[in-house]
Amino acid sequence: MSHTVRSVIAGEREAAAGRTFRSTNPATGELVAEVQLSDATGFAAAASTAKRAQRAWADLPAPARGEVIAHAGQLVRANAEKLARLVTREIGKPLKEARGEVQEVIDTCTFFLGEGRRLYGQTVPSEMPDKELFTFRQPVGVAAVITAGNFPVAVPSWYLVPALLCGNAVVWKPAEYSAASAEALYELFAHAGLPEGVLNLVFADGADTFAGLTEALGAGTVNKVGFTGSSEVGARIGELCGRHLQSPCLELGGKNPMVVTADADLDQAVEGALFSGFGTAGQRCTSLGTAIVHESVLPEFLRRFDEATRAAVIGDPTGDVLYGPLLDEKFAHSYEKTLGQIGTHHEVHGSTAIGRIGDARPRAGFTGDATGLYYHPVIVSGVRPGDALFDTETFGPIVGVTSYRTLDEAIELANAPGYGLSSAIYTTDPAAAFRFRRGIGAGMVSVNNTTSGAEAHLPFGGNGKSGNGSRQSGMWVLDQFTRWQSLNWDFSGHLQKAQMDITVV
Ligand code: UN1
Repeated sequence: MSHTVRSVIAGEREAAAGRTFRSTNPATGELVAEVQLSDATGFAAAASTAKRAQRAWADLPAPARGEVIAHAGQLVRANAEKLARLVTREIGKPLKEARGEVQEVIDTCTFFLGEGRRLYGQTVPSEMPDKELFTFRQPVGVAAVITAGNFPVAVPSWYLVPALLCGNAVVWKPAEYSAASAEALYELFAHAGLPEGVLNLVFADGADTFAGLTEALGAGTVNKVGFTGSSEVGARIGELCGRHLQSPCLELGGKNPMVVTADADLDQAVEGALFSGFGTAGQRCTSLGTAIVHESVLPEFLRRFDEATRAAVIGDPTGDVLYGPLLDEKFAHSYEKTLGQIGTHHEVHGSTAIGRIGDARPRAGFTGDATGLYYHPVIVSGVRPGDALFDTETFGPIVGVTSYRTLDEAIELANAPGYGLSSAIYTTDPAAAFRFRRGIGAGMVSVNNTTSGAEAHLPFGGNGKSGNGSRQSGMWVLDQFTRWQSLNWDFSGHLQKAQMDITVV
């Protein structure tokens, strides 16, 4: 059963503008939704609509906005299983993970409904008598939120919920291949009591989104851009925003390292590598890129990782599997190119075959439909800086492995690709853990846990090629969707001059 999804601007579904996109189930090829794409004008119109609606929304007291967020969270909870099943059907994420993802939306609402009763400013002492200073958080205005489809509901909620809570209006442009999931989340939010025009949903291709965004930034109808996606597109968005003196919130790719020290619990490290390397078919921005293993335990680590990977169940995402298909044809294509980067100086483990799992290359225990976008898991040992496989994000079920001698060398290898999103160290030595934490350039560090699986109320974000240092989640994201305003109130009855009227003792 499929249906047509369209952009929704001020509560109105947009009439067919032109091209359509077919969102299909990557496990079966079944059509999930026919997506009517808007053009650049549609995007810019949504931004103007949001701009008009924003002031009245911001005038509503923050606790009342918090109530709307609370209601959205309740609606998501009441529809959690349906939403999780839709996510699984549309992007092939295992149901267990999809349920976790929906839970992350609920957690985000839970956190921010309380923020509606805080959203604190400060009182600041003045250097002059009879004068009070204050700070207030002001909404930025309209946020354009552009999100990827690997987390079609959780990651968008990291933007939508705080942006709305802070009094902003939003234009949300989700990925086309997760359009039905996005529309379902939009509907739940729209029914939570948001006034018309405060949250708008726009489906558009990359070129039209860029053109619409350029127009809206020029017209001042977009005041903040939140983007989750590739480092390449993130850099283009950063340039565009820079021209309008804006700093976007960018959450980009990762090449996340995991260091395994000589004294680490190897079973625990392997369990972590399996989950973060192959969970979600390696398609999280926080997925494990390279395991950097002390040379003394490398053979044993590889042996156990190989064994665990071969035993993993892959296939039908509605069942109990480690991972299902890749997200969409586009991702399968680029992943095929990544597989071509395996060179003769590398050694392959974890699987009997490389490439797409199908009739020609069966896998023991495979539970899927062989026509789906399923790929064998691959472990590639011997990767080094200079190898494309070591240096760049792969977004697929492939994990690199390399070795090190000293902790300094491990940290250098971990930082070498120039990303800086997530990282992990498996060790029983607290000093090694602290040294790693200090030396690593990543925004997120785990000790004896994996690179993926961030919690909804800790700062999430990266540095270098992973982002511009902006952080999402928890109270830290408030700095993305508000700007500090200071208030300087003089009740002395005469002009007091800062710096000049104070007596220096
Ligand atoms: C992403 O892939 O864009 O930390 C985000 C995690 C998830 C979020 C990943 N909670 O793995």
